[in-house]
Amino acid sequence: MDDAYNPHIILDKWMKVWDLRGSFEASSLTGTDDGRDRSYVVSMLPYPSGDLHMGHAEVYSISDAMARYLRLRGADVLNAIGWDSFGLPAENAALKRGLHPRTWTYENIEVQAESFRRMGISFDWRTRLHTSDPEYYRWNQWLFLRLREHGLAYRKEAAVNWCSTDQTVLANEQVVDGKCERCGTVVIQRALTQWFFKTTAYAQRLLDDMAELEGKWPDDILAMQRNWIGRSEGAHVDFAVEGRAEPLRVFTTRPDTLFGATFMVAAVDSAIAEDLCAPENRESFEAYKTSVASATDIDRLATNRPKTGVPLGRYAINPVNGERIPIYASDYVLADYGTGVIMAVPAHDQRDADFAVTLGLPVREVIVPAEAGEPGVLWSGPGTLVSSGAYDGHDSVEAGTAIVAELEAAGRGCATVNYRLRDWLLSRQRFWGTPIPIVHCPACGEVPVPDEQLPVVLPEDGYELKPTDGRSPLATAEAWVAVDCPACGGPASRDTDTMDTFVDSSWYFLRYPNPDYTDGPFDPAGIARWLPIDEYIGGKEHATGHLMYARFMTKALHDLGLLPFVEPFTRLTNQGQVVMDGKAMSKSLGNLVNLQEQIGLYGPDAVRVTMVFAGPPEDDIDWADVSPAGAVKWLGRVWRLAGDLPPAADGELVASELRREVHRLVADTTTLMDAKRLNVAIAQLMKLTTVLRRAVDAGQAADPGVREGAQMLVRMLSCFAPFTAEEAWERLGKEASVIDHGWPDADPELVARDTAVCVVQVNGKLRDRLDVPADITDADLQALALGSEKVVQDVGDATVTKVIVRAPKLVNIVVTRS
Ligand code: ANZ
Ligand code: ZN
Repeated sequence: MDDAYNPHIILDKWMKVWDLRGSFEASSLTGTDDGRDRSYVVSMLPYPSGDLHMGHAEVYSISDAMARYLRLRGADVLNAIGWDSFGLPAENAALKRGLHPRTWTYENIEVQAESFRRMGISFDWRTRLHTSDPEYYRWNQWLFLRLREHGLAYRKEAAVNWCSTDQTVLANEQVVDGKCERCGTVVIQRALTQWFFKTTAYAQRLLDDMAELEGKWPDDILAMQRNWIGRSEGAHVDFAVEGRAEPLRVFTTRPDTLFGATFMVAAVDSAIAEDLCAPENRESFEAYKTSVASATDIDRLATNRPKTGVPLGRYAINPVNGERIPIYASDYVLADYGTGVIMAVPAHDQRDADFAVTLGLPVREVIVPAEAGEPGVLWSGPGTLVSSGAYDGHDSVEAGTAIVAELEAAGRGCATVNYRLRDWLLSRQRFWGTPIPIVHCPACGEVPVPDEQLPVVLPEDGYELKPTDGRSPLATAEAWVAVDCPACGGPASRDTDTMDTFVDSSWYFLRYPNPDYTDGPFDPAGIARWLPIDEYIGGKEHATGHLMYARFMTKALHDLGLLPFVEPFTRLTNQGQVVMDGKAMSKSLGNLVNLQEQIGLYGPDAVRVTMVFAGPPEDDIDWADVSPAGAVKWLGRVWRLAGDLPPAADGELVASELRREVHRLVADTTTLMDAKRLNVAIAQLMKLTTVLRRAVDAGQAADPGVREGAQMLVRMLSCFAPFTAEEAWERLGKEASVIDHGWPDADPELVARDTAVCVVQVNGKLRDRLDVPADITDADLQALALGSEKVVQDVGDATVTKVIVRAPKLVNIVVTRS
């Protein structure tokens, strides 16, 4: 046979074969169980900015290997694909190129779809959906209206993150280190009326339901979510305010420090500060407020930031000791956390301490640590109470509980739980998104667009795409904006915001089984058959964004009676990033590796193998350290091996050393695939290739054991290098397609190793007995014996002078003791 492996020649042929046979179609999208295990495998849906890139290649090489493996193991697999096709980059590209965002988006989708096919990704294309299709976003609008009916979508004025470059608001999740996640512009705060989903209503359930995910999601993602939700147990304490009927309520996690509260601080931008401010303090308050207006929440909470603030000219009374303490306004207190007001305990809280220093305020220590802390360092831990009236000498933890009980009895406070999680700000002042299905009527107020008028489609023309200072491009589409009020028929106007694209991606996986469904957002039969997702694969960067939104949406839909489960993703795998020379790939660094170029050079199989073989799925891949050329070599070896076997085997299969080795490698590979240790699994396949090659070179090409091994190798290879596997299968004289032949079963009798009991002596005395493989080598056995815990203990400091090994039965260690 021709000895040159060509990694390109085989592509079209096999794509046609798979298409014709419907090789990757799940048994039924919305029908009943066909008795096989079901496995719904989804990679986070791609965003169509240009062609697929190296990051896509990585995640789909990994997810496709998993999907193909499950399919070979006999599962009914749904490997779904769609596009997250709304969003800002399309608009920016459109502005730059003078194209419609739709044109740019749908062209890119076609390019990506073709690239997926050329990579041999085993999608069931019947799931294909695009979130920018009116048939899809209609259901965003429908879901929005259902959430609104249940009080889970609302509009309010809020200080929001604003990116002046992208001219839009951003969710907290999209602000990284105080900057816009997309363009790096420093984010400022602006007061705007915006739409929110009430994610906070689900804070506790988002936490509690993590119990279901424990051990199935990566621990660090769960930790990040836990942090993001930020549950704090503490208390509300009410302070009376002189000259004001309403008490001032604070949230504190340290009621035990109440006797040390020497002043109070209200968030400068809170309604309460506004309300408290005495007339003679108004001017300085307003001036201060203006001076700090642009700081983001992250800056505001930073401990290393100089503290500033102004007095509000008002005094409060500490409920436990009747002390009169001043009230300040500052930006280190956040308006929308807790109550927006704090009791400051400068002896035990660093930020309060810094503020006290700046403004020359008194500090009173009330907790003494059990052991003297570091001098000059503020003590923020537990201890014994002092200067705390009747609580002096009490343990701080117990005193905290007692103080809350005392306050509660007096009607001045209560234990409470606070969450860091904020409601999800979902409105965007951009064009390429789902229009919010609300009409604003001067007579009726906010009026929902009736279901039968959905979808509210984006205007075709008559608008200005370029955003202008907080005004949505949709607001310029005057003919589109003007509508009759659905309630009273009078003149009204459409809401001109669009939805965050994370709304689109919070539920798309529910629609995959039946993307053409028209009676609701998703087909209940498809849900029953496939959901929740068995294997979800995507990047870590979605830990507190997309993954949180999808979990929230699932719970909300469950509560609306639309879903029978509360968690969307049973198992989660995070893939790492593809980097170059240790740095993230980017145009500006000039270190972008072009995927198509790599595929052009090495073929899709080699690129896929390289992606998976580079390391554990969750690790980053440094493309500078790997070489698809190595993968091409290995694939060529497999291909040649297949061609080097004679058309028929000679004789019957019998137990042989070779077959033992082959079956053990198959068993190991299976275990590794089950544990998702895909890179190590590939290493076993490489070993198997070497074992078989050696046998062929030793003249055993006609041995039926070699043929069996080669077939097993090629069947397993189809998970990672599907084109080469099909081609090799054909060279083995088999009929297409290799993927119909399933995953090989290792014969347990061949895998089992005979074992022996090895006696380990030290200076002739029995110290340990080891169960070892009967065929263990002297060297391995010596290492095992010297590593035995009992031996190590017995030998101690003594010097080993000699080791006598009689594998597999005896090891005698000779030592001299000093
Ligand atoms: C008194 C005190 C004494 C506090 C002490 C801490 C230590 P976590 O754990 O993050 O929930 N706080 C409350 N509301 C705030 C707001 N809107 N902006 C900034 N800080 C706020 O933090 C709760 C603690 O953060 C609360 O407990 C409060 O300060 C402060 F030795 O009250 B503490
Ligand atoms: Zn009306």
